[in-house]
Amino acid sequence: MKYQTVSMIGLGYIGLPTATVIASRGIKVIGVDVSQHAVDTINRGQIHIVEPDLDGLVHHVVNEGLLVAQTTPAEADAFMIAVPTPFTEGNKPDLSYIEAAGKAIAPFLKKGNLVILESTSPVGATEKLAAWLAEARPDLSFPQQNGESADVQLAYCPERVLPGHVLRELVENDRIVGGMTQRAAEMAADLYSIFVKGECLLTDSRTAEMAKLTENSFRDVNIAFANELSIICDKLSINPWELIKLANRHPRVNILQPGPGVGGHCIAVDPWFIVDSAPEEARMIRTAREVNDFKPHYIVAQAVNAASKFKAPVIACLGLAFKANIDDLRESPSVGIVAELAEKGIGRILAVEPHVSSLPNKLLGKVELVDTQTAIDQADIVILLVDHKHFNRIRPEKLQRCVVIDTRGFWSAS
Ligand code: SAJ
Repeated sequence: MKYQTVSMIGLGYIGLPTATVIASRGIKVIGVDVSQHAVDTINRGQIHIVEPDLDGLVHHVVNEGLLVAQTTPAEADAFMIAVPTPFTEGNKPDLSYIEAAGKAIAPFLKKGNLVILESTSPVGATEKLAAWLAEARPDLSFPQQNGESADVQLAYCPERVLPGHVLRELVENDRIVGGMTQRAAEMAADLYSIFVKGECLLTDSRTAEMAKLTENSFRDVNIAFANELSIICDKLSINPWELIKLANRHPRVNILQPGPGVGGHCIAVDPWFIVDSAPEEARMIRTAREVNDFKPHYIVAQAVNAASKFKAPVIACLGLAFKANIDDLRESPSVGIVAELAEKGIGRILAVEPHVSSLPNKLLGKVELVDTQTAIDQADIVILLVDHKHFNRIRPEKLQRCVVIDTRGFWSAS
């Protein structure tokens, strides 16, 4: 076995499942995270994130001594970096976590090591990481100076897993493996072949970086098309869900679904990395972001209009998560909509989110968290924000006395 010890830097939504799956194949994995809480939780065989079936697997590999978590790195045969790459105020990528991860592992690098960057990154980030490592370790050679025969090789291999299906997709999805050199790509493909059943597609690091951004921008542009259509349909009194269902019967048309806006940590962020790299050229990608970012405000305007017809309206907002059947409220357009409604002071706001037991800070003290039944019984206006399966229990006749704003086509589609 070429890789006896692998180190994963960043034990979040991607790093922890990846580290765990590698460990489950009998490889010793050293997980590193700056959060003492995350490290302690993992070392107890528990998890600090939500992902189906991950807890059992973490428990198993920790018990077997195959996964250990710590706050500082140690020597390994390969280092994988899966840390956040947020954007700053002006929609510019913030690479400080990658830089910090590079500086943290630099003292532990040795000849023959492979470093893989998995974090979603702007084009050129892997080369920047190589430069930071070279600066920290002048005694070792890196690909920019020594190409194929560098002491330490670097590759960019984006994760492409869907939250909620991470353990299956980590294994089954094809993997883009972008080496700074051909040798780096081959070394990385060897590592992924330990657990990936999909195909490893070899390319260079810049193409791999762009591929990840392209996939999420493709989805963003297509959702923007659906969101724009839904607004046009409102103006023309057409049911957008019926329209899309009909248009999708064309053999070469496949329109996505309109919603209250685009949330999550990827699709609403990654297109900005392309816009930042090519601001003049990325016109459609920028516009798609703007269309999707506008949609929550459009929903708020619809609610304000509906509320103006009541003296003291009670507004029930169904769902706070960023998409259906998950408990993740971060970067959720629904939370933004509810917060904006609360700020406007247009009525009493009831929020329903069956997957959480408390409100996010942004809504605390401004909104009441209630169950579905209470919300429907009291509401004058019902805004369906997330198409959770849970809401199937609402009997449509109960909604007849309410104004319904159905942002997902939950009822309006049929
Ligand atoms: N959404 C719509 N209409 C749709 C589809 C989605 O409004 O037709 C909204 C969702 O409600 C949600 C947002 O878009 O608010 C994003 O949800 P998603 O299911 O499209 O994607 P994510 O963010 O959960 O995961 C995406 C995936 N990327 C692609 O499908 C191209 C996943 O494969 C990536 O690994 C992940 O981003 C990531 O980490 O980059």
